[in-house]
Amino acid sequence: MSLKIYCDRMSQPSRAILIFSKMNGLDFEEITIKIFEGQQHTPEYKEINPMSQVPTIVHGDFRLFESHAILIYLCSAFPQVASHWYPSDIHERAKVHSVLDWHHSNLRRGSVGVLTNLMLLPLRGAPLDTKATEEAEKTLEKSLSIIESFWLKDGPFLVGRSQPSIADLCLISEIMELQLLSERDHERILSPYKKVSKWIEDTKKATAPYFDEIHQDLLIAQKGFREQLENLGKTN
Ligand SMILES: N[C@@H](CCC(=O)N[C@@H](CS)C(=O)NCC(=O)O)C(=O)O
Repeated sequence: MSLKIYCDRMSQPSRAILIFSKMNGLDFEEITIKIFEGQQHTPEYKEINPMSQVPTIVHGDFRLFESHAILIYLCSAFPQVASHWYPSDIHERAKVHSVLDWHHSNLRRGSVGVLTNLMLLPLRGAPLDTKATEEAEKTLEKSLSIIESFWLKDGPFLVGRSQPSIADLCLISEIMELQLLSERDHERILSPYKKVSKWIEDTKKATAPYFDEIHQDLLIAQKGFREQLENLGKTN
């Protein structure tokens, strides 16, 4: 059965799925849907994912969107997936689900809010919305602080695991998106969280060489975004 992954390497959940699939030697076709060019809104793609978002997978006749659900499905559908990605023990598995659920209503909410207010809207010429920016930063900083003091308290990876699970990939891909902020904002927001930095480095090593390969487009784009943000700062 063929596996197709519709994704954009600029999208955090897409990167989590690509790194996972490469790490586990899945045979798949990567189909790029460029979200900054609006390709998610074409009628052809809407047939595949009515939500018009990436990522989506098509496995044989089966279509699925939502990255957490996709990762859980891939762990269940492909026997070669190493067990640490999605533990079989029900309590260990439930803890992975717990951090995944927490991710969407906390870290992702804060991170997307900060990127929207400090990067996307300024680049579109919108005036800074101080209240929205402060709220997003508060959510993001609270989330980073909870990862540092709670989710990473029992081991090098989330929920006390000694090897990464699908949750580590999802949360770290989210945090990596913050590379698109100006260097000053990135440093200001991330530098207090030493355990978070070490966890990212450990995950990078555990998923080499795919982590760097899949993040390459983001880091290339970072240069352009940061230059534009710097020029805005000079003219404002
Ligand atoms: N909860 C979804 C989030 C999907 C999502 O927000 N995808 C973004 C890219 S990261 C997207 O497709 N944005 C384009 C749009 O909404 O038009 C998941 O985890 O898969």
